[in-house]
Amino acid sequence: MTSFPYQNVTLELVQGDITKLDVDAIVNAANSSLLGGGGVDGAIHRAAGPELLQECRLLQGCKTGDAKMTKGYRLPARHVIHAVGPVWHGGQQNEPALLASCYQRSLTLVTEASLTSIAFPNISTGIYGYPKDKACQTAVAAVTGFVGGDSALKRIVFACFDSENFALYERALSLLR
Ligand code: AR6
Repeated sequence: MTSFPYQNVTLELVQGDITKLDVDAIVNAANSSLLGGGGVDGAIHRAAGPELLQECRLLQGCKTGDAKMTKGYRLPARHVIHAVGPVWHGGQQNEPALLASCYQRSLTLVTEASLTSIAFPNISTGIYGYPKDKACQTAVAAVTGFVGGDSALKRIVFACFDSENFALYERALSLLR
């Protein structure tokens, strides 16, 4: 784990499984049905148990770029924020704004709930095919653009599963000032 103090928060970089993290909220890279899938979504539902899907069924889906919060059930994390990233179509279909919105909406939800810690996966960079370097730039800009206000939020974790994403975030976060 590497820490990067930034304004009134600590940005943390970890490589590994987001379902293991003890934070107030982990973010899921969901699809608009919110009814589960592969990748990190599948891992979160498996680790949280069937109660998570039961609660998700009540949410009636979620638009691309938006996010909805549930409980964490059997996860160490107390909450799951289900964010729906964009499918990459080449970059001309509003993908950067929709991806940034996932991060902003998730941070708004944790702030409104007065939570102190959140962990993000690399939304859209798996099955949805978003180029990892572009997604990293957008994610770091969205998160650093959000912090600084009056909020209980203290820790923002970037949980990178693969070493390519980890290296991209290590570089992007070390360049922050
Ligand atoms: N912990 C952290 N990151 C993970 C984990 C994990 N356990 N497993 C995978 N990743 P993806 P997307 C990384 O495909 O691209 C689902 O079917 C992975 O290496 O999970 O947003 C949904 O239901 C990649 O860097 O999500 C949607 O239909 C990142 O998580 C669709 O996939 C995101 O990869 C969403 O696609």
